[in-house]
Amino acid sequence: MEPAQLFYVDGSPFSRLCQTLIIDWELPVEVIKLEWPLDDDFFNKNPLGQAPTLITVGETIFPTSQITEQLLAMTVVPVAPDFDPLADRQMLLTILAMGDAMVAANQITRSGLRQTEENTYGINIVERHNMRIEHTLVWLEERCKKWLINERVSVCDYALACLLLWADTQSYLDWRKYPKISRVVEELATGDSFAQTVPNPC
Ligand SMILES: N[C@@H](CCC(=O)N[C@@H](CS)C(=O)NCC(=O)O)C(=O)O
Repeated sequence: MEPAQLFYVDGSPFSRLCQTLIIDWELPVEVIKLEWPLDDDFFNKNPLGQAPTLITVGETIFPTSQITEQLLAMTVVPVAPDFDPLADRQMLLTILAMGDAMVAANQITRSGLRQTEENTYGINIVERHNMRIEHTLVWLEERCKKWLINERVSVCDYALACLLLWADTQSYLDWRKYPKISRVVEELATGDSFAQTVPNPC
């Protein structure tokens, strides 16, 4: 049987979440690096044209939330990080949606897009994304105990750490003002799977 394959982009926080899970759950998944920008042909694999994308037993799986559930299904015995898809889904999807807002705000800023026409939409979209990010971080900080969910490290902690460490590389988010979240991220950042998936400088 063909081994499962994860297509990833170096530096993508969503990809890094899947890569760290593959390492820590010791899954037999081949990781395949895609060059940036992604080739238009990639739309034939994933109609959203995005990484990460997992191919396993003839199925192509995306987006990230769906991949995490598929990776969990490939585990044989429970190993950290914990993941209870039913119970943890709201928090995981909220963190990943915050990640989409972070990427979108960053894309607008980094690609040099500025307002050139009258804004008839009624909101400043970058400001709105930034509000989403700040409010989500406050929401997570309020819920955080030792880890985001109870006393055991979970996929939610990994997702948050991947996103906030990515934000550092783009240097636009002061997440260290949230002490509990900072503790979670700093602790994960020194672990093996995070050390092995530090983005290469380009
Ligand atoms: N919501 C998606 C986000 C994935 C995403 O934003 N991937 C980015 C890299 S961080 C990407 O592949 N971008 C390529 C493109 O938009 O052309 C998920 O959960 O998988």
